[in-house]
Amino acid sequence: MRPDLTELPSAKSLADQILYHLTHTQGRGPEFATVFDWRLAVSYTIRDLIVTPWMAGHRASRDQKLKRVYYLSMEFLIGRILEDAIINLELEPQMEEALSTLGLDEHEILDDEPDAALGNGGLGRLAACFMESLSSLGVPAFGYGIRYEHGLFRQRFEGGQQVEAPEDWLNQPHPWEFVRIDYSYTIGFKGHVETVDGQSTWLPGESVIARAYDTPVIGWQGNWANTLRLWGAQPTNLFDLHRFNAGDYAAAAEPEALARTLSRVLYPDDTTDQGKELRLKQEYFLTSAALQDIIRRFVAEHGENLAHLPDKVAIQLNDTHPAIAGPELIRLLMDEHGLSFPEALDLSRRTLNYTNHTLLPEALERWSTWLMGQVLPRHLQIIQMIDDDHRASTHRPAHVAIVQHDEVRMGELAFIMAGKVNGVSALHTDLVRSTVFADLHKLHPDRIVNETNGVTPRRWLRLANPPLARLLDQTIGTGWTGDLDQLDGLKAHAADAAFLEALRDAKRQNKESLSNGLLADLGVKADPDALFDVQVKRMHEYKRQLLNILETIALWHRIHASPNGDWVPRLKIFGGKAAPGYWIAKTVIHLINDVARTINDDPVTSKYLKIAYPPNYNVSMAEKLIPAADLSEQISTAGKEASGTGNMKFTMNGALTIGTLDGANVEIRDLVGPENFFLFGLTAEEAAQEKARPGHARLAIEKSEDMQVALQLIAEGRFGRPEHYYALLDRTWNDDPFLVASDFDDYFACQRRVDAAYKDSRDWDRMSTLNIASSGFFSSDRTIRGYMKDIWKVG
Ligand code: 7GP
Repeated sequence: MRPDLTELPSAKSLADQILYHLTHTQGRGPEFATVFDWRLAVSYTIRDLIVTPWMAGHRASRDQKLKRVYYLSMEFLIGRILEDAIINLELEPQMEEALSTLGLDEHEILDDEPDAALGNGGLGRLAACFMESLSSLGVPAFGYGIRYEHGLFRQRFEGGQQVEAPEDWLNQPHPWEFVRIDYSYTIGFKGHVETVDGQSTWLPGESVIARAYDTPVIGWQGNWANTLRLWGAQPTNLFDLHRFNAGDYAAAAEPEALARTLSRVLYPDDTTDQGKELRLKQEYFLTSAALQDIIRRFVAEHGENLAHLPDKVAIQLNDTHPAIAGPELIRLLMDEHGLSFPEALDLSRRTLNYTNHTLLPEALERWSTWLMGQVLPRHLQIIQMIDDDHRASTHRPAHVAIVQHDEVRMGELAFIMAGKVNGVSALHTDLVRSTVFADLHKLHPDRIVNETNGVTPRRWLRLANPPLARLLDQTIGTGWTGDLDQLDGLKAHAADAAFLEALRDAKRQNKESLSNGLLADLGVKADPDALFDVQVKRMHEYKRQLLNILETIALWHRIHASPNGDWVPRLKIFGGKAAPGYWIAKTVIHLINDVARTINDDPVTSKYLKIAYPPNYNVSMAEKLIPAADLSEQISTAGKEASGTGNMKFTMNGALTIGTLDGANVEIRDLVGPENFFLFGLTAEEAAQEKARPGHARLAIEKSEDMQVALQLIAEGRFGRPEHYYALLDRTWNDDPFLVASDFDDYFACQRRVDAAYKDSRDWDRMSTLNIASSGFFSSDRTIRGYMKDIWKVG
């Protein structure tokens, strides 16, 4: 007997099912079971409850011939699944009781699950939030990605420096996935193209099999679940028996080795492109498998007439990584299904859409025509045909061509093949229109639309912040979880002393648990009454962790100068990984750790200033840090952060923001009110001008005593061997591409306004309340509704 969701199971029946799975699925008796065994038994128990709505949803979509959304992404940064599923099924109380009757510690069980870290940062986490919202809204959808055996590397610090170790989440059974050996597709590479009577056939020189692994994603209240289908690579034939028998064992295993590398590891860069052949193969592997699967499903449900494809299929390309989808869809429609090029082009354009996530030039993918011709010869031909067609139909100038200077520009390709192109915040979308795609935008003025990012309030509020969630439930009712606009109801309580007291209490609980964790893990003793000032995100120059640590040094120096001053105690928390090859970002990590070591041991200042940099920041750590934050650092150089999504999570959890007018900070500030937001720094326009001013860095540093002091202390070796930092210092004085110096004084002054505001705790809590109350807009449910209406035309 399997429970279904018509009625929520009791604690007793959950406990029975857990014992059932422990015995029959894990094959262990309670007396021998480890935490891992129990965690799997609990996971299977919850999974059983998801399967029913999952299958019902699939049947309904198929029977009613609904249009489906397909989200293609090289990254899904999911985090842990079990607790999220328990929350979405609204089973926390029953589960808590069930586990306690079994004598188990719930936290220990939940913490045993490794994060599914199949992504680097914002782009991958957004994909995970979107999957959850699509299910919560009951939109028929599939996510398509790669089942990397090794997700994002684990970070440790040795002597303050980042050391990367491989991540190994699949080294243990993964209870959430279902392997589908019947959904397997052949993916070709290399070889050549034969054209007979105008009909081209690609004869690949290598091939692998893409095998589907499905994970159900349950929506809020458990009514609907969609599928995250991740592709694992399999060899077409296991090994070369001939060579094996001849004694050449290594060569015999080659086909297998080739296949396995394809889904072996996630590329650990976020915004920098490496142009590696394996990466191109991974992108094509995901894209071709997904498109073959989409066409198969379409034909099974709607028959052979592919002219109706755009009525039943909306495909979203998450950045340019799957942009080979344009030529691949044309190839499948033309070469495999007999359509003409104009028909295939038209259908593809009405089916595909593209989201841009960054304006950084180094992140806009380009492939040499040589490599593209080697790996995907038929696609290179089709790209030429798309380019020729676009030139003929728009009389467009040569500099918007897809192929330029022997490079295939994936941004242009994605744009030209998309029905809609979107940016991820209002400011970013404006900049997409006026900078990277200015010429294409003039030719296609209706194509670019804005869809400001959002985050799921289930994981980022209900799961991550139980004390606040309880307070919200008591104050405005429970409806906010599925309808975040209801947070607006808190505005009525912003002057209510009892409410503000309770809010402070909730924050205090989170700060205490975090302090305990930091003491246990890092030996950093933090005072829960201090201002918790948090910057967590990928380490990148444009995000300016350097600005933050230089401000910290300058502040430390000032405290030293007057140790009896009226200083506001602060705990500066950093978290984030640097791409393994990004040495400047790694130098900043080293600097933060060096500064932390010095400052934390300083008896004069340590009651006022501490630094904690817990290693291996990931989704689970974010769930602990964000709810404990008083201050959210969103200090990127204006014009560089496409949106940010961490900024939204902090706002929702009651932190106030210190930030620039960048990405979605602009919208956050508009919504919470300028008086409840600590703004500093140049605007995007001013920043662009400042950058063009010769010697801008030196001029700014010469004006700023605090910044000079900070740089001087580093150069003197106060925090560690100065030679580690010469190159960084030199870059800051002479180049400073992200304008740390130009914004320094304004940032420092703004931080002092933060100090002053924090002293008035009642007023701080009021501002915090208004931040939470205004954050409903940043639910990814709202974002998904935007995509449905403006881009996908579903629902
Ligand atoms: C990020 C952007 O940097 C961030 O501002 C945005 O909130 C997020 O996407 C979601 O839209 N970009 C990436 O993570 C990334 O890898 C390279 O961009 C394509």
